Amino acid sequence: MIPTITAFERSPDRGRGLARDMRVRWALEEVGQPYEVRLLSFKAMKEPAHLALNPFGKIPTYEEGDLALFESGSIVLHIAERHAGLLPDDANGRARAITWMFAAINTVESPILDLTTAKFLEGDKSWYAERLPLVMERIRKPLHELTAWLGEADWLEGKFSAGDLMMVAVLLRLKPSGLLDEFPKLSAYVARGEARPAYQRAFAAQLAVFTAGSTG
Ligand SMILES: N[C@@H](CCC(=O)N[C@@H](CS)C(=O)NCC(=O)O)C(=O)O
Repeated sequence: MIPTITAFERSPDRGRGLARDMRVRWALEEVGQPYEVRLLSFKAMKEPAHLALNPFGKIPTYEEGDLALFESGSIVLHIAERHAGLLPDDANGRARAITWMFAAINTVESPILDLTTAKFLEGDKSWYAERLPLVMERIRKPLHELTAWLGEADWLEGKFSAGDLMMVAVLLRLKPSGLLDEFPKLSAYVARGEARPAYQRAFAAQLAVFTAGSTG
C-alpha cells in the first residue's frame, strides 16, 4: 500500500528542506518505500479534514490504509519499524537508535525551536537582544555534548540509523543561523547525512514542490 503524507503547498523555507515532511520523505527514501504527497495551504491545515488527521493542524501527517499518524518522530519510527534499514536487528541496538530519535526531537530540537520562536515572534520586543545570547547558549550546550559523544565516529551508534536521520534533520535547522559552523564535527556529520542518496532524492522532491509553485 502506498502511504500518503502531507506537506506545505508553499513551504516558508522555500524548499530548503527544513520543513518536517523532509524527515518523513527521507525515511521513506531510505527504505525504498514509494509515497504520495498531499500539499496543503496554511488555511487547509486548520480545517476539520486535516484536524481529524492532526489535532494540532500541522504537517506532516501519514496515512496508510486505516492508519493515520502525525508527529514526524512517530511517523519516522513507524516507517523504521516496518521496513528494514533504519533500525538495527538486535533489540538493544534498536532501543539505542530510538533513544537517539527522542534525544534529537526533545533534547536537541527544543532549544533550536526556541531560537526560531525568538526570531520570528519576539524580534520586536525590547528584551529580544538581551535574551538572544541565552537562547544561543542553550543550543550550544547539547551541541558540545553531542560533539563529545560523536568523537571520530561517522554515526551516533556505529551504523546509520533512524536516530541519525532525526538528529541530522534537527541539526539542519541551525544552518540559517550559522551556529552549526561553530561545530565542525557536527557540520561534517550533517554533511554525511546530506550526502546520502536517499536524502538527496527527498530533498529534490520537496524542492520541486516549491520550484513548481513559484514558476506558475
Ligand atoms: N512536533 C511536530 C511539529 C510539526 C510542525 O510544527 N510542523 C510545521 C511545519 S515544519 C507546521 O505545520 N507549521 C504550520 C503551523 O504551525 O501552522 C512534528 O514533529 O511533526
